Amino acid sequence: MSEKLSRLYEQCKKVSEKILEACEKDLFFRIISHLDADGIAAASITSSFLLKRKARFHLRIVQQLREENLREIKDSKDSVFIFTDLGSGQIGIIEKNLPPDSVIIIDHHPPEKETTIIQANPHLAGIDGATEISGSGVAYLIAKSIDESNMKYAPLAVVGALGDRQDKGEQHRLFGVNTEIVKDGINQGVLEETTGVRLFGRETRPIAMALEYTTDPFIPGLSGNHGACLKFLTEKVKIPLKDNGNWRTISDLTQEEKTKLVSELIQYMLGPAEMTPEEAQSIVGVIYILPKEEKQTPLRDAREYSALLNACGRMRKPGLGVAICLGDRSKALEEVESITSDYREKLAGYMGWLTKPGNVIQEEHLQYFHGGNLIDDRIIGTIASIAISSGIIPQDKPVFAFAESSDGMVKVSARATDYQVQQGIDLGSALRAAVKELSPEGTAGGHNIAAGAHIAAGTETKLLQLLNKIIEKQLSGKNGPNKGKH
Ligand SMILES: [Mn+2]
Repeated sequence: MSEKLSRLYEQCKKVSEKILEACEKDLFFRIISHLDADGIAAASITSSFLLKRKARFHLRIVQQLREENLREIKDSKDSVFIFTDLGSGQIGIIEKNLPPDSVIIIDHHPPEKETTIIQANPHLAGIDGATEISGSGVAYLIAKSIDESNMKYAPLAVVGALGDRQDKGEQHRLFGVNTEIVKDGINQGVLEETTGVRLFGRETRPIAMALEYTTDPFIPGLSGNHGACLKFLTEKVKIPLKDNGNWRTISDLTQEEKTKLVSELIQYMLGPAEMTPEEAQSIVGVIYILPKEEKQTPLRDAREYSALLNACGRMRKPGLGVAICLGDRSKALEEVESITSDYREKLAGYMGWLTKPGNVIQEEHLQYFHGGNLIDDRIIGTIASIAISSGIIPQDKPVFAFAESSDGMVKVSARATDYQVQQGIDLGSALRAAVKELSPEGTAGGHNIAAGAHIAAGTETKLLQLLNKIIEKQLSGKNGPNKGKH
């Protein structure tokens, strides 16, 4: 085991000791977690082991940790506060509102500052939390150090890591500490890793629908266009779409049919769709399967599972996502499938809005769009991600997306491409610096490739001016003085 990994295990062990000690004293646990798939998975893993210990706890899922969330709970007596998939970036407000020795942070975002609060965070062990392990991954390591039987939760940590798009290894494989978690899952017989066509809903959807619903990669002319997908499959790929009157899924195809589908898709992507060879190749990759889940449910494919949890969060039903993670499979699964399809419809509507002229504005070093009260502030980050990764908007500059928040503030979501990050762009540090200069009420956090902020309404223009300058500096820092060295 590497020295870095053993340092992370050491942190996890300390956290688990603290949790067990609190269980002994019968303290009340308050878990606060993040709204996305990783946050829901992290909260579920943590809840599961507390349930098993018969500990009393309350779980709250938030889009962003704000001071008011902490003020509401600061007077809770005999409580331990566990933050999962958030907290490290909000150490300041946590220290201000809660007694530091009753706080535990389980996170993978860069720590805001030094603290006496007990934390499990890969960054503190020299491991990159943006790519090598997720919040649910850290929660998993803690669960595992409490009791080895908790290794059955490895698939949830994989679902969380995929939700945070950590599958940046070769052929969309998870890497770093995530590899260890995948191994655990495989050894426990609760996870399988194979290579195949990366279409959305490979276990559940009719092939044309799987193709239509795939947005990573976004295939211009096919993604979101059912008619075009049907035509492509019948005229180009020429495979039977039905078997005995039932629609076939990708997982029903023979090896030969899969090969034909892939080769026609790649030809289409490189040809009429004008995609890069890299994007076209990305249609094939590593797939993570949960073999214990029923066939033809969205929970068999870890990416689909993660999309489902994400939809629950964004559609204001995070509790439903937790119920699924905790094993609810009857009514909950039905309900979640209808929520996922509502969510897809909503996203498609927003994408349509983005392609209308005048909605995305280009500045020198960045681009932005303002969803006002039209785009839900819980979904604005997803829209920004899909927009830039799909090429619906230009990919040469990072994008900043705004939406009005229910509390009268404005939510900002920033997204960059891998290439931009290689060029020196760090959106997390750019947003933190800009918001700090902008106003005391604002908050910001995140990674180099994806970051978010909360600012006072009306300060958007000023923020963009600041960001434009900071990003210019970040780019020149990498390409200017050091140019010859790369
Ligand atoms: Mn996360």
